[in-house]
Amino acid sequence: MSRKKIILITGANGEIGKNLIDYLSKSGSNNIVTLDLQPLEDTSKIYKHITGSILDQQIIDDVNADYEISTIYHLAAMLSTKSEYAPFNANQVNVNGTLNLIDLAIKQGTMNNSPVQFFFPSSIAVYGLDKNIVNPIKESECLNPKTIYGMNKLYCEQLGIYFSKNYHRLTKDYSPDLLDFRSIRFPGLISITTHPTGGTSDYIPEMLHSASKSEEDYECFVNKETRLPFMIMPDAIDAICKLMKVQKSYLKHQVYNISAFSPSVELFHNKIKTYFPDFNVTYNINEERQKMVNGWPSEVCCERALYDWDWKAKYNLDNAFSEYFIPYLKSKAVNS
Ligand code: AKB
Repeated sequence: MSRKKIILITGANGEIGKNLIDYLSKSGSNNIVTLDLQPLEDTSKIYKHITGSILDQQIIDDVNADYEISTIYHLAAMLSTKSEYAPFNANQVNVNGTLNLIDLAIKQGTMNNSPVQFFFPSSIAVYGLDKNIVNPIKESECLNPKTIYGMNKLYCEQLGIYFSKNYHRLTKDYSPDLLDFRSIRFPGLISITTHPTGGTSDYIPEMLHSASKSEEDYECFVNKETRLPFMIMPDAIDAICKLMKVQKSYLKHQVYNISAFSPSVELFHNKIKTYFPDFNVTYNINEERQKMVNGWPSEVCCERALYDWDWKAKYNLDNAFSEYFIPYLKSKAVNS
């Protein structure tokens, strides 16, 4: 019996996962299979949800037996702050979990005699900056991660590149084209429809969600001068889909920086106050989390993505508010 051709999304309950499912289903995909530790709240947009772990080999084997996979969006991960509390567990999930999905992709590519497209979300956490480094950072610079999450992400990038180019190179089974691995090093992401869980760049989306509830001031865990690259979720989803659609021959690389704006905490707070004048931010600095973001670049160079697949952010800080955050919050207020 022929196996159903599917798109597999791991980490479906995460912020990128939820927004990607929305986008793909609106674009007509009706063959999405999702895998997440938790049940999926809304299964109307997908073909099937599997509740379980990317570390459960039986689940991976069952997916391999039941489906023909064209594309894997491997989004399941433990983010940077959570990973620092449990680095061994983080390594298991972020590295061994990713290896399980790469192994699945190679088995599928071999079985179907066609490469599986594999999207891997990397991060600005792969960079480890000491003081006085000139920004914006290029993909080949400062690859000296200071967090277990950043180390995990950098290693998984290298695993993806290795298995897409050198798999079995010393054996007669050498077949370099079983895995079409593509990766984006995401900046901080701001989604107005979902909440961040366990990242260190969470302070910006947390501030926005706090202002939108207008219940309490926001207690920020980094100082007001802190600057990181960010983008809003619609641009992130657009970038993923654009990168995955590009003909492979156009891509000179497999890993790309993208970003849209790099506001300081203070600047973002002032922007929020233009819409929520009474919103206040207090500061209770978490020194370790401050050190983590201090090691990340305040700006990244996005020229590779521009040249290879014409990447440009659609949203800057101003129209992110006027065209994304505020219209959504107003519609939510009307419907509540
Ligand atoms: C995190 O803060 O861990 C993530 C990231 C920047 O990769 N949002």
